[in-house]
Amino acid sequence: SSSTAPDAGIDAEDLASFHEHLNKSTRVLALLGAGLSASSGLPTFRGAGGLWRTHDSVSLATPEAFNTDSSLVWQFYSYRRHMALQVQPNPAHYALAKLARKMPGFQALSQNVDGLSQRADHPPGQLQLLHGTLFEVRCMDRGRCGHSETNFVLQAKQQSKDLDISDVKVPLASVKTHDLPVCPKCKQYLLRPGVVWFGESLPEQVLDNVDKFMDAGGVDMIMVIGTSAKVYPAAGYIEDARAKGARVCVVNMDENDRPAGGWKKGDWFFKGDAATLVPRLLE
Ligand code: BV8
Repeated sequence: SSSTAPDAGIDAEDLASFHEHLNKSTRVLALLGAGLSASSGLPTFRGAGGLWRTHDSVSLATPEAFNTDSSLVWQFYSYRRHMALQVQPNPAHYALAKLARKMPGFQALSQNVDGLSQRADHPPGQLQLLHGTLFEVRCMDRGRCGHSETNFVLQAKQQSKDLDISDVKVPLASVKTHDLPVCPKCKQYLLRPGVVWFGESLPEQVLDNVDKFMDAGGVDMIMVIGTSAKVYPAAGYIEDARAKGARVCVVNMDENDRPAGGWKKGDWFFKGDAATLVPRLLE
């Protein structure tokens, strides 16, 4: 009989064993990283995408960078906000949202701040934003003021829409600090992007939600999609899930990007573009 043509990147046997396990699963996690949004057109952190002008994105995603040069950091985030609103969720974002609607025991743990899962109508109760989102902005004075707002329109003044200021050849207008967004509530401190910077702790509520999920029983599977799994505590959830009985399914372009803690019998690795593979895996 004519066998179905094997999918690019998907071994038929692996696909069958994955589907068999998924169909028996009731409690599933997915750790999502920048690779999930790569096909939508957003650069990833590592590799070529990791550079913004001459800066390593990681070095800009810190409180120190913001205190040293709020203008540069706001221009970095303003550009990323602008970019994220220019692109669309891809089929993988939609497939994960569909899985959430079908499986109440599914939780997506997203490291991404691009808002694409939200725009794919992923049920908010099943989407844990581990590192916040570009579209929340909040007062620098978290203690006394604590103002926070959802905001899609704020632009760091300097940038005209068509300037690709990620290109180091494009001169970066110098934006004076007094041109940066000030908290509308206390009117004393700058607003900052509502993301978790390196050295900052993850949102209490989100940590609590994940702990509650883990404490509620075993975990049948964790999918690790488009992430280099190097940033903690996010990456730590992979081993936590394993400890609760989960099998691990990695979806990544790069076969070298496997979670720390090694490879276990029964794990799956599907090499390729998340936007193509994830819908096939979750169909
Ligand atoms: C914390 C939001 C402590 C901002 C991000 C020294 C000082 C302080 C802390 C530390 C330190 N040393 C270590 C730490 C801990 C640190 C950490 O883990 N550092 C790493 C670098 C070692 N962690 C922290 O600081 C965390 N906080 O520890 O606080 C604390 C505790 C209590 C009280 C006070 C403090 C906070 C970390 C959060 C940082 N914020 N993002 C922003 O976005 O600007 S992290 C950011 O980078 C992302 O959110 C993500 O988490 C990470 C990037 O990783 P990925 O998403 O995996 O993306 P990447 O580019 O790396 O990989 C893409 C992958 O996709 C690749 O594997 C590629 O092959 C694959 N791919 C590409 N295309 C595709 C694809 N796959 C499929 N399809 C494709 N098409």
